[in-house]
Amino acid sequence: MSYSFQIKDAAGYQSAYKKSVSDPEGFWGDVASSFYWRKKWDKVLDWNFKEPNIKWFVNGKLNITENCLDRHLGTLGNRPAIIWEPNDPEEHHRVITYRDLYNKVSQFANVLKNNGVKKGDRVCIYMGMIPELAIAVLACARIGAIHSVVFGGFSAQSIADRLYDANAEYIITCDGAFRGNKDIPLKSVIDDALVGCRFVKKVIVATRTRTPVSMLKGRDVWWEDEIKKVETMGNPDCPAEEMDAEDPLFILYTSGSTGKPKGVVHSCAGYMVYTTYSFVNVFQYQPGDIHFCTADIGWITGHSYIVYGPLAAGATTLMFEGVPTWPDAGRFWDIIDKYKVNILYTAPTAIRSLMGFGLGPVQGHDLSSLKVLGTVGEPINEEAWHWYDEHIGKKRCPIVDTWWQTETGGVLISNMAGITPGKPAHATLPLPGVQPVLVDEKGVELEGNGVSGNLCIKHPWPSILRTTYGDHERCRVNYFATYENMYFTGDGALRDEEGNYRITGRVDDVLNVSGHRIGTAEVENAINMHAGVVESAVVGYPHDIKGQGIYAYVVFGQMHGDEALTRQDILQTVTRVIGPIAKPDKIQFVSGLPKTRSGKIMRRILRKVAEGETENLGDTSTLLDPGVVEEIKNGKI
Ligand code: 7RM
Repeated sequence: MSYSFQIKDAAGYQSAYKKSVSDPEGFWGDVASSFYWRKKWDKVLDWNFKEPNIKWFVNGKLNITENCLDRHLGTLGNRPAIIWEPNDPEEHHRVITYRDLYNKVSQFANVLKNNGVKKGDRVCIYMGMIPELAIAVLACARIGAIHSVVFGGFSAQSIADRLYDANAEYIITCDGAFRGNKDIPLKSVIDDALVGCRFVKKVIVATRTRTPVSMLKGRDVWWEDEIKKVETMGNPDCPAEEMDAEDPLFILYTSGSTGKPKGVVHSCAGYMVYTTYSFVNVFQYQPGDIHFCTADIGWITGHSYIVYGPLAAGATTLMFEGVPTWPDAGRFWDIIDKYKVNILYTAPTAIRSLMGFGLGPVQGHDLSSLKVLGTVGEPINEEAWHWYDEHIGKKRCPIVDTWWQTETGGVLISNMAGITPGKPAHATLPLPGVQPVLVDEKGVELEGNGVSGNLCIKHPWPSILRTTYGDHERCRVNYFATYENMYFTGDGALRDEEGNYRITGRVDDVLNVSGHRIGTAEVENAINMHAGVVESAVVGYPHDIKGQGIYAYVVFGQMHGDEALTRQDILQTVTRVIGPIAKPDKIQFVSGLPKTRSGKIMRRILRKVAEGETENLGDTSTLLDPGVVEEIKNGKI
């Protein structure tokens, strides 16, 4: 497969960029023309950021799975679509060709239909990283059902919240999942989430760990049994549902500054076009390359750069079930050597954690197949960038530092491998089609280079979020109301003298812990569920490996027993309410929080103390009780 929209050199980048600004509709119409449409669009783009109302490829008809599967069968049918590497290196890996994947997706799509799933229905997917997860996602897309994948580390309560919010009547899960030396009982977590829930009609359970599970009569069915049923029904194919360009493809929940995660909605055509376009251009994918994205499909990175982008491009995507440090810290390098991986896409937190093991685990592995390295999820510090460059890429591989968000669907700012230069700790330049701007607090655009401000985007790109599920107003207020006529990212950034962007991090109350987005308000709500807690305030602080750590200040009522036990108890509460990823790294008990006379918590002070700053805490004169600051400083953990 060759890609008409693949940019080939720096001059090509410049001219594509210019065209994308002067004639966005012409630019995206050309890109979209290389996909398979049941019916072509009438108009490339209709939009306003006021409501917002954004429509790409108006009245176009398509199905994303025909682009990911059917259209490749003639040319790539016997080529690997997915290579699956299990958690345990002793277990056999799997290679799924495009033909196999087409068959499996069709079969499972028929299973969904058989179980009553219809176009537009929401299907919650809670699975580990096994091929059946990708198959489930694609099967939903095949029949026009809207998938909502929930990361396997979330708690029963988090699943329940998401099920209710989306009114998802169907669930696809596994008996359990293997991750490192752990065995996570996914079905049992689903059972907890469903206690008292009346609207879930079917739970389809795939086997992986053989952990004993309880199956509820009439509701719970086994994946394998359901496959057997459709096998005896004759026709193994499942015709793809014809979707409107703007029909929703999926919902993915992500944290914001309130206590309740938002269901970001992406639509079929724009998401397909942009993930494929950005995949091919950022990584400079060449036919035959093996692409290894280490994310979990439970996050947007997995949706866009394990499943949809690579498959629509006819690429070979490597899916890994395990973790970077088990059985040892050479796991990634083993996989790269074993499959001769060409592109490695991972997170700074993983790089920093592997750096900590020294060069021993890297040595003895042949990494010469690597051509391109990528990072995503958080700012990469220079030290990690250089280690990645020297010891993994051996100074021969460009590193693409890709900045994007759940809401953007695909990479917006990044260098392109071998096409535009990288710069340590800089995401560098926008992709053609993306128009970033920096604004000051008042929303005034900061022109020229060598400036810093809040990062906004002033023109839509095809995979911009369309709404937040069930609450369009929330979408407007969150992203389109802070600054008029712009999408506000929530990130701060600098633009250097050459026009390269450096993302400095969130400017709202969202933390980025090991590349995972966590709202401080969510963690506070969870902590406050503990019976002994009066109130709490959560802030981030710099953490060597995780990027940011979670620091919780807790006002506790009557302390029975010792502090250490109470801390354990609070951590358990957070794990129960959200999941282990949201556990505070530090808990400091305080007798009160620094508040203004109007009762607002002064987080600035708490942040500074958590960062280790004790001198310059700024203006504390508006505090109701300046005394608490002394106590907090003295009690710092
Ligand atoms: C893809 C993803 C989004 C937030 C975003 C940023 C941060 C992501 C980079 C980055 C600096 C990067 N989606 N972020 N990529 N910061 N450089 N290359 O991570 O929705 O989970 O998170 O992540 O703060 O707003 S996400």
